[in-house]
Amino acid sequence: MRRAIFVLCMFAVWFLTFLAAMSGCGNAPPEETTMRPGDDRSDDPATGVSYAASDPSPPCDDGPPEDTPSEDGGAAPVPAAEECNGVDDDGDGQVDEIFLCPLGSIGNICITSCNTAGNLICTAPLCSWGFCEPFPEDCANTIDDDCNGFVDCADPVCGGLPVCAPSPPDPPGADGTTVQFVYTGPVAPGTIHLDAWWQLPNGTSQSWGTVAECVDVQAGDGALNCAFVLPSGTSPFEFQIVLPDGRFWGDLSCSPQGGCGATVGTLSVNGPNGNLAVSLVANNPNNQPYFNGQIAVIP
Ligand SMILES: [Ca+2]
Ligand SMILES: [Ca+2]
Ligand SMILES: [Ca+2]
Ligand SMILES: [Ca+2]
Repeated sequence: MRRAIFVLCMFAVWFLTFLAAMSGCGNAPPEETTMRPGDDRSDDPATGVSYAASDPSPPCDDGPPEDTPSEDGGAAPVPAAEECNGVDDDGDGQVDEIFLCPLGSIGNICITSCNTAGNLICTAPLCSWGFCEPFPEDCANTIDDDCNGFVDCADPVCGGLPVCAPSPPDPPGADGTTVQFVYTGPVAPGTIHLDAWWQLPNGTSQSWGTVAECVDVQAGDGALNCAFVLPSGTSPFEFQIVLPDGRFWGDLSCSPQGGCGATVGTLSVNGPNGNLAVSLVANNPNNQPYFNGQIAVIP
């Protein structure tokens, strides 16, 4: 009987010890209340109990975890939201990392608001490809490249460039508009020639005389077919078709030389876009119905 009581007591002691161990509490050895040199401990001023700094099991605390304290004891600051601004707002070491493209970067070719070509530009507030920036003005392509309403040399950005320097006036016959004279008239021996005077676009005049560039390639056939070049804008061009026997196309008199109310022979004058209008202007020093032909403006 004494043996059974002893065994029962030992079991009771073991069981209580087991319960204490399962709870994690109450099995700590008695703690010191003061620190000795070399101890890595701190005191709880409220209880007077000291705890080892490295103790993995400080006094039980069933309360909720607290915020990580900041150095000054307040709550840690919440990182700022990342914005499209070229700055690392949230402090993660990356700039504008949540957006599609780096602010201000250049993207693909696109069509601008004025239908010219440009580049997409990454723009705020969402760092997206939202704007098509025109190419710079090309001063010699007849297009308003930069969409400012001015084309080529009319655009102030082209000022002073050699391509926009005013060109010197064309010398007579150097280049310009090809004008073709086709005349058919009375057959007469000899050659037919074209006499004329004209005023160039720069205001200088070519005095009356035979137009050397307009030669009669087949004398005696009663026809003159020649083409030569005049500066565009020449105004006026006044002329006469002179026949080998001294008669001339603009003589409307009823003398033996004239056409008696009509020109002597027929004439057509053609420019690059078709027939050019020819008017008759008075040339009658002796009060005779003599006329010259006139083209108002060379196109
Ligand atoms: Ca940012
Ligand atoms: Ca960032
Ligand atoms: Ca242009
Ligand atoms: Ca422009």
